[in-house]
Amino acid sequence: MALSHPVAEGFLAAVHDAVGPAHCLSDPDLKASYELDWTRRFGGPALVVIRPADTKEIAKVLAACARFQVGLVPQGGNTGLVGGSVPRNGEAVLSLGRLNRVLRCDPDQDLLEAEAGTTLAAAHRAAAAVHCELGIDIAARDSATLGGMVATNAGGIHVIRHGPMRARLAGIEVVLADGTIASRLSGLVKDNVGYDLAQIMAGSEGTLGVVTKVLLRMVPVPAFRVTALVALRALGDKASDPAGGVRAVSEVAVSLAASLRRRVDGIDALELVYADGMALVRDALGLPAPPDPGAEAWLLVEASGGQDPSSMLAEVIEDAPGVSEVAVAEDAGARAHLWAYRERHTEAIATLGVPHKLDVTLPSDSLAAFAGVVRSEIQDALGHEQRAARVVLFGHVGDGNVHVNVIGPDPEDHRADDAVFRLVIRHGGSISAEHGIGVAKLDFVTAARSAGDLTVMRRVKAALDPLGILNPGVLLPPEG
Ligand code: 2HG
Ligand code: ZN
Repeated sequence: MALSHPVAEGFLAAVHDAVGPAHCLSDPDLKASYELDWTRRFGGPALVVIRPADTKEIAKVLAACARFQVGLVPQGGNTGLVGGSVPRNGEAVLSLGRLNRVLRCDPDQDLLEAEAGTTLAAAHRAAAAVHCELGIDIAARDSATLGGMVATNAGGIHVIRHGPMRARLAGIEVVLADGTIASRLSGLVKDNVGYDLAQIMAGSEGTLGVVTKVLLRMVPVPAFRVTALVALRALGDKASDPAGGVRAVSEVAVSLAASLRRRVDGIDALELVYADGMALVRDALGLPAPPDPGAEAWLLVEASGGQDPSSMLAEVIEDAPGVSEVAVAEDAGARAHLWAYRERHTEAIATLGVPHKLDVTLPSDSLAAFAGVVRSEIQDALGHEQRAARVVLFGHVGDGNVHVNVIGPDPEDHRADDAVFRLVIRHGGSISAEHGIGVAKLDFVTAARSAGDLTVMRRVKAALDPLGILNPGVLLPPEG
């Protein structure tokens, strides 16, 4: 977005006026961390980074954007993985970092209200102080913010129990593209008056409004919580062929995950890692040996409730084919050690280079077949020159969400991405499970949504942001 000099000057004067010059960053060194996303694959220079203090200042910033027709990229903790929270074409960045207060935390109504830039970890602490939990958790909890999590409809490790961010939302405050402030923060369980403001904004990736306050529904802290790391080996002789082995051990994992969900009350998480990812995490981060270090995969199970779930968990796991060894933990520290093998995959992968992060969902009956062939599909798409590409799979097997990470191809090279998305669509899955579309998956939105569905999205966008100010180029592919 090339702005003429007087327009840029006029805009900068208006935003200085709105938030104070000290909170408008123009120095390249100060802007740098806002201009590149977590993967290091996406980003570009920002016209300016604006750090407002409150909703009213944000309304003034948006009014200035509308007046001077300047594109604005809202940014929370900048932990997004699809290029949706960094500038691409010289837009201004609106950082929500200073809006970081928990405003109320009411255990009687199970409600927590916080400003959008509050980190998930800070919200967890506030909930814990009144003996509640949020029912949502992601590995990036220390940096990811509630507003960003609403905008991307973040998922994470407890979706199978409590749903994604949109299911936790009890209300919202947003600033629209023209500076209008809209809020619905009553928190009433039943409040059936027309369109649902919070749900329209959830998953809209900053294209419809800037989330400024979030109201979340909390859940009680359970009396018991148990985590088990279950080592798995493939059944039969398929294990000698790597692709067949991955497929076979994935079948074991999918089937055990299904039995656990059917037979154990209160399953919170079902996560899967494979041998190559486990080796990478252990090497990169110096973690100790897991149960059965020679296993082909590990299923991490967490269950909680008013009754101790240990004996039911043990019964189902002992009965299951393919289980070679199990580690069980009940206290928080020991559970965190088991979680580290799974949660620290992202960090370990980042030590290999700039990953292509392909966050997809498969129906449970296709997940194993997908896992078995995805590496060879990627290698075929990349051809001989990229034989060295590394592919690491892991994810939330309980909801079919596989994180395919490809390291090796240039950030601009889309061949691996395209091959994976085509394979996902052939298997009846989704090209985005929980990370959103951003700019990373734009080319596949049309294949992933019906024409009518896309028309609704475009009309909602046109109605709420007719000038295309908010997060231009994200989520909706250009028409035609
Ligand atoms: C996770 O599940 C996140 O840990 C990140 O969604 C996934 O790094 C990734 O690919
Ligand atoms: Zn994930």
